[in-house]
Amino acid sequence: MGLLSLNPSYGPAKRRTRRAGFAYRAKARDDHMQKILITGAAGDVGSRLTELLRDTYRLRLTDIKIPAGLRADADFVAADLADRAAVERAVAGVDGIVHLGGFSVEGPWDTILHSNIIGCYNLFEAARLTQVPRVVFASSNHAVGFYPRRRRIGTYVSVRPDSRYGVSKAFGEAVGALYAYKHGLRVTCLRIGNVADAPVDRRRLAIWLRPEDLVQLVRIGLEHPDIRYEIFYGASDNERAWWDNAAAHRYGYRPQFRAEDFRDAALAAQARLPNDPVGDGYQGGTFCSDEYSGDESAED
Ligand code: 15L
Repeated sequence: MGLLSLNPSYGPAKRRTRRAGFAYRAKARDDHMQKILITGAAGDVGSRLTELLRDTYRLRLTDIKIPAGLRADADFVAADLADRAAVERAVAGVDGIVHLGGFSVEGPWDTILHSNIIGCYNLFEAARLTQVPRVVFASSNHAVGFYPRRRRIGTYVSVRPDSRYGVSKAFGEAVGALYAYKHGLRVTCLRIGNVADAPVDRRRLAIWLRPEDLVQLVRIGLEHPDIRYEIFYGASDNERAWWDNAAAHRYGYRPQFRAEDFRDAALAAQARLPNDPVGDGYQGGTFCSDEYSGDESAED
């Protein structure tokens, strides 16, 4: 049997020695492919992942709206994440979930509450009720956005959300831990930086995540036999990174794309941006300066 079991048991992870690398399973015949649900499939990251994963898994897609360019043969279930019954219908029968759904930037509290807090809880609860064994949760750098850029942080630091949106991502990480340790799900939280084809400014040179590297992280979460609960940073091979991503590397993550290859264009774009006295000092950037009413000298 290969390194990866395609039928992970729903129960406590077996203790075993973690291997240095991560071997992806070869493409299986269609009827043996895992069935994976992508929530938020109509969004930018959702549609990129749909394209990049369609040969690896049998995909089910869900979103509140129909994704642009949805193929005629796609398995699509429309669902509002705040509607538990609809979420249960969407998750039933899948082997794993990539949970991207929700509001993807700062927003009014009611919006965040509905989409990201209630929606995220519903997703995990529906996974438990329908015995979906694995969830990859799209957390965000904004769960820790109030760490200064001069600090290098790992995944064991306490959260420092920079927005209501960041609070909802910290909440999702906590719900993931509850369902992993209490109910036996295998949960991977990805504190995603900025998913794009190239980094677009100085901050993004530190936090950029190329979609193909995101695929690696998602596949580790969906397939690695040793996952119980992990937090990884969603970043490519970025020389200026503020994050220690040793946990992801231990599971075999080997990012293939380097932010510095785009340095000149990113710094030229940065030069056209206004200074942001608060946001420029913190990892979360404008999410920190937006609505800021604190003490500007308080950075630590
Ligand atoms: C995020 O979490 C957002 O979803 C994305 O739209 C970007 O704003 C990104 O963070 C970022 O920090 O650049």
